[in-house]
Amino acid sequence: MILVAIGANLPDQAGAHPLVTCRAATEALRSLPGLRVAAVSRWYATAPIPPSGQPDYVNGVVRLEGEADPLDLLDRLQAIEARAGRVRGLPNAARTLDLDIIAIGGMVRDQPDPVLPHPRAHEREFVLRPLADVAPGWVHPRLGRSVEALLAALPPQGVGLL
Ligand code: PH2
Ligand code: MG
Ligand code: MG
Repeated sequence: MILVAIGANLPDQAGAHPLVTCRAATEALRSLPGLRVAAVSRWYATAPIPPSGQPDYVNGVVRLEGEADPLDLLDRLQAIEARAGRVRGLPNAARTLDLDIIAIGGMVRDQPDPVLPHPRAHEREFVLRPLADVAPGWVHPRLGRSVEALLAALPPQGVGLL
């Protein structure tokens, strides 16, 4: 199982709403070679973390099945981001599309990029809430805790269904 988090909080270069961009990204994931989209989460409206004056995000998670090399998959995700007009700026800057690899099976990888599982996934409700839609019972490969237990340990972070 491969988990990819999708996020957007700016219109793309054609002015498409972030939800439209996120849905289009999900379709783009369907053409990744050797992988199949097994589940798509609900979409959530989420407050920016850390709190800032940015617009709210749309967030979701897709579960893919198949085998993937981490570097190759990251390359392909960055190509999809670029097609949505993603400009790489400061960390946590507002963006037209963000595709993050959260986990590739039980792989633990310290070397960037990508570090696996995603080093901040366990503390972000905007990742874990949709992740629980597509992979209930998922256990964090480094922490050995379920997505439900990780969620229960978080303070509220302004995540609601769209
Ligand atoms: N992504 C970030 C930083 N902060 N906040 C929310 N709510 N959603 C995101 O996708 C997000 C964020 C860095 O990628
Ligand atoms: Mg991100
Ligand atoms: Mg990213």
